[in-house]
Amino acid sequence: MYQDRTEQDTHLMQEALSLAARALGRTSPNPPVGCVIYHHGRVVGRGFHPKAGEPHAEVFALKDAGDLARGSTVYVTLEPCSHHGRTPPCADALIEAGVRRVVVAALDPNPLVSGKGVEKLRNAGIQVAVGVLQEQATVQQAGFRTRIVQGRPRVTYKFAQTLDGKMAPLQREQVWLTGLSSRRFVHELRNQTDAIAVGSGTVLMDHPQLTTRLEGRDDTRDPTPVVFDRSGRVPVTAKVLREGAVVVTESQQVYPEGIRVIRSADLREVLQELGTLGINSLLLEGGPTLASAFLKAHLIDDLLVFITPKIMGTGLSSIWTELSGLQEVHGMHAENLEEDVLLRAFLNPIPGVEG
Ligand code: AOF
Ligand code: ZN
Repeated sequence: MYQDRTEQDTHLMQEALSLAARALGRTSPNPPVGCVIYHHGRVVGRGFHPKAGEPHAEVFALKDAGDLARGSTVYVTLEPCSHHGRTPPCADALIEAGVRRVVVAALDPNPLVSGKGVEKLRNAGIQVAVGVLQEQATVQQAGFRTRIVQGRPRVTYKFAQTLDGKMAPLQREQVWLTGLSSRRFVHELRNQTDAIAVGSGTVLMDHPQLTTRLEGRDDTRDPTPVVFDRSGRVPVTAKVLREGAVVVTESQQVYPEGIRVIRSADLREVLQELGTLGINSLLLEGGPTLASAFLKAHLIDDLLVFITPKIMGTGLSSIWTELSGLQEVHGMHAENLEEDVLLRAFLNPIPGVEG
């Protein structure tokens, strides 16, 4: 039992967010959503949205709760839908099940739903509270929210730097900057991200596979590689050009079947195209050339900076030399990763309901 309702709401919403997190990277173009049903002092139903085309989180939780859903409180990380999409409206399912109260973390920015789901529930006499752990939910749904409002995936640039702000030796030879737990973190990130972008320079130099490698785990999946190769320098036999990969090029190179080709030099246009493919999140890995191009176009939304406790002295400093003037960010926080410190910063706001 909980001390009071606020404590109960926060705790159970936290559980709903954890359920949603299980499907991160698997639901696109849909959002990750989790749902918990609480009645008679205990959790009686749990659910999350596993994959686009499958039932929504609320439906799984209602099924799990069975008759115990009547008179219950429902915690859901995204406003229940009110529209007929690939599945019928969850608001109707909740009304039909006779739930008493619905607690929502964040409203749905999808214009088909936005506000209408809550309105439908209230019109049916159900109490609705909105905004419990809203910030956490919005961060978890950042990719979906960006694509639904702006038509393009959310772009995260990750890089490592020494304490004195150096990313690599001047000759760019590969040195490992970060520790083991940061590397594990990066593979966790790949497991949850829809696509990874690299430039041709990185492919030719490092021959990356861009796969997810997490020891002892058999539930991982690989992100879609997106290779920026303007002049067609990457051989079509490169490992990274596996089935489903995307190549962005202006060359007339012919690619095997199963490789998707975007012929454009305009980054905004390319991102819109990736949005059309249902990609909600794009992780920018590799060299400063591609990152600088994204940065100049204001297309880096989030930064993940691994700070490693080393000093390099002479070396390549970060890409920010492309900018002048002081730029504010929309929030930042730090995490300890054993050997390293991870800074997360939001350069562009995460779209709310107003966009
Ligand atoms: C989800 N899972 O748990 C919730 C969603 O095409 P549909 O029928 O799957 O509808 C997708 C939309 O439904 C999605 O864009 C979002 O606005 C809303 N809510 N979607 O995939 C869920 N609650
Ligand atoms: Zn729904």
